[in-house]
Amino acid sequence: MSSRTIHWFIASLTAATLCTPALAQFAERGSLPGSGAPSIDCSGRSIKAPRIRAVHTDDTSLVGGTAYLFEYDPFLAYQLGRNINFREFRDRDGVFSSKVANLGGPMPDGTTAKITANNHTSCSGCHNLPQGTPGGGTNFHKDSGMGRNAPHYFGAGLVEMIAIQTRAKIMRVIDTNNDGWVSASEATASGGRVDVRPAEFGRPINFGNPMLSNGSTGKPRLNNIFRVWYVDANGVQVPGATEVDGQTTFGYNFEMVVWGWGQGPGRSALNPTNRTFLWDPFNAHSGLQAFDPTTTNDPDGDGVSEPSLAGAIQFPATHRAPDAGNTLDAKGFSRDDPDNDGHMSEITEGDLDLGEWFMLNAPQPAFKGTAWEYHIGIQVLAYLHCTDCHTPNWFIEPRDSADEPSVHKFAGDRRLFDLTVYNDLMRGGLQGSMRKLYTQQGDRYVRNFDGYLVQGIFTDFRHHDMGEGFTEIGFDGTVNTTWRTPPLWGVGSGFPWGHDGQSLSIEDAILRHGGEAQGSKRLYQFSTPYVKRFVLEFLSNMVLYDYETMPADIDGDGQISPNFVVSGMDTEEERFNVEWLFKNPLKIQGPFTNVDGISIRSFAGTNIPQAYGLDLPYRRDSDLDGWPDVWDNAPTLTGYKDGVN
Ligand code: HEC
Ligand code: HEC
Ligand SMILES: [Ca+2]
Ligand SMILES: [Ca+2]
Ligand SMILES: [Ca+2]
Ligand SMILES: [Ca+2]
Repeated sequence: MSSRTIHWFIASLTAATLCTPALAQFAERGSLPGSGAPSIDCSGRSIKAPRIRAVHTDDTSLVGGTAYLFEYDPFLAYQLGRNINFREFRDRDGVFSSKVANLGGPMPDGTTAKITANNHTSCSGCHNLPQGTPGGGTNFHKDSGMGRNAPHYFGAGLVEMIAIQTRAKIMRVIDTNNDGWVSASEATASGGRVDVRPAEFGRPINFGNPMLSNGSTGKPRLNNIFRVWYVDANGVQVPGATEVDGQTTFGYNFEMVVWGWGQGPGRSALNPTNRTFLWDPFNAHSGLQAFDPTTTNDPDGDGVSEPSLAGAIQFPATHRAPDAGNTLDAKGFSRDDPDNDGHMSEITEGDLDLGEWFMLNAPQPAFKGTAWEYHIGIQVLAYLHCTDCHTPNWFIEPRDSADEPSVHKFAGDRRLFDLTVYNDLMRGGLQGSMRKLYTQQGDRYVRNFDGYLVQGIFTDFRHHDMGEGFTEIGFDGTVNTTWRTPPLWGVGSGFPWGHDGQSLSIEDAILRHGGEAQGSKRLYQFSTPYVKRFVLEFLSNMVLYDYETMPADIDGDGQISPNFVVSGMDTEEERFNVEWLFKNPLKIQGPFTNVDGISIRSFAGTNIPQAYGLDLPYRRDSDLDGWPDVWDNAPTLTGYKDGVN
């Protein structure tokens, strides 16, 4: 035990004696089976580490800050991000605002409420099928009386990277003078359409018309997946402007709002980045407001931020985290408390770094069939014109070199690793193998930023008019038939289907296709029973899976060990449990005799403080109030609200 660990233990023992009732409230399950504590879990899958606000840093030498974790212990950063995504936040964290399950947010009519807010303590309240993954499948009261179906966000990093890259590719064509925005004359010169080729052999996708509706003034007519804002002669956003008028606005800028089913023409969808899709639902569902200088770091005022620590640009033009940070503590956290519950900085910039890191690296869905079935399946979908919208593959370009002249640079595949999952015919099930996308340089993990072919995602990321079958009548009476082509990966585990979850079979979802998909739907309807069965089986084979229990080769020796030894303990079959890849791997408890006298293997951790870096200077929280010592104005006095109170 290092002296720092001892320090943490002493500190936590002191805290424990001072405030036992508070400790008993922990929703984490980090205690050891046999200890008599309520907070145990022999499976080891529960969140083990206490909630400590993460401290954002750019400086990798600040030990325990987020830049340090990305560089020196990136699998711990992944796990902490997973925990942010799946943690059940408690009253001591400031969960919910003054109300629970209140109506919030306006519909297009301006007065009708759009959602039931403050309705869940965790993302995993809705994204939990299978449990402990970013799955989906639940419905919640949003937009209409039918509600909205929660999609999974497996492969979220790939989706985000495609979106940011697609914007860059369009910009590279139309922003000819390379100043980061589209002037009226550049719009005119675009020739009236812009196409992006998704992958080498893919058909170019038409993303609409960049030209302004009245020539040198008006609005562009890009596909509804994009949201546009208007800028002055220097490319600076003009708040509230709704078109290029040649007086105050001289051009536009845009983002690809890749996430969300769709909100109707002119309203695009929900969120453009993963970081945004963290702080937004934290606020909406859990009443937790994030303070995020990363999002507002936009020195030239064009509405696009510098890249986050994980490398994603943000779009403050349209999406800003709810805690503006008007009053900063001397230690640098926000004291704004927008929801007036006394809890400050409920979600920190560092928490978002980690949560985004998990989403960036979240493994993608798998195909549970043979290579032959996959190959033929794509051909059948192409024959039925499904692939006109459900585009199978996208390519992520490698990172541009520094001398690439365009300001719209490609960032490369920013992930740390790829989990390749395939169907093992001998074993009869899915198994995986982890491929490193980094190079180890001493203690540092340096990402490669190579290219990557995203296979089997099946979306063109466009919004389409889908006709009557997919009509949504909003709470306020608005009518919407325009929806984003949902990625079909994972669709076989997607029960139920459609934006409203009203389709209880995949075939029903296909038969609801109309509008722009009418011809394709007809081809399906009139095909032979054999073809139909093949399509449905093909789609059913695109599945989600439980990341952490699936057998997987994670040490790169090409085999899945039946007795994978970590820290001297047999963890049974090798699987994708990132705790085994920490700088200080988790050591499990091992054989344990349960209440029935049966010996089982306990996966509870015996070295949680070391493994989870609880003694690192920027993570240490001596009084366990969620405020790390470096941010705690009373580091030995428990004060959940701001470190003191
Ligand atoms: C109350 C249920 C609920 C909770 C809690 C919830 N979500 Fe969602 N999520 C949804 C629904 C429903 C949608 C689709 C909304 C729409 O498009 O109208 C969605 C969409 C998403 C998407 C976009 C998926 C896609 O394919 O477009 C992401 C990413 C996501 N949620 C992440 C999160 C994260 C991260 C959290 C926690 C901070 C969270 N969600 C909390 C229900 C929920
Ligand atoms: C014109 C574009 C287009 C074509 C062509 C098209 N789709 Fe779709 N598809 C969509 C859109 C948009 C949705 C989302 C509709 C909604 O839920 O509101 C969708 C939804 C689906 C869903 C449900 C996905 C989910 O997660 O709930 C399935 C399954 C599906 N499509 C399969 C097919 C098949 C099979 C074909 C060919 C027979 C096809 N689609 C043709 C655009 C298209
Ligand atoms: Ca320009
Ligand atoms: Ca608050
Ligand atoms: Ca503290
Ligand atoms: Ca304190």
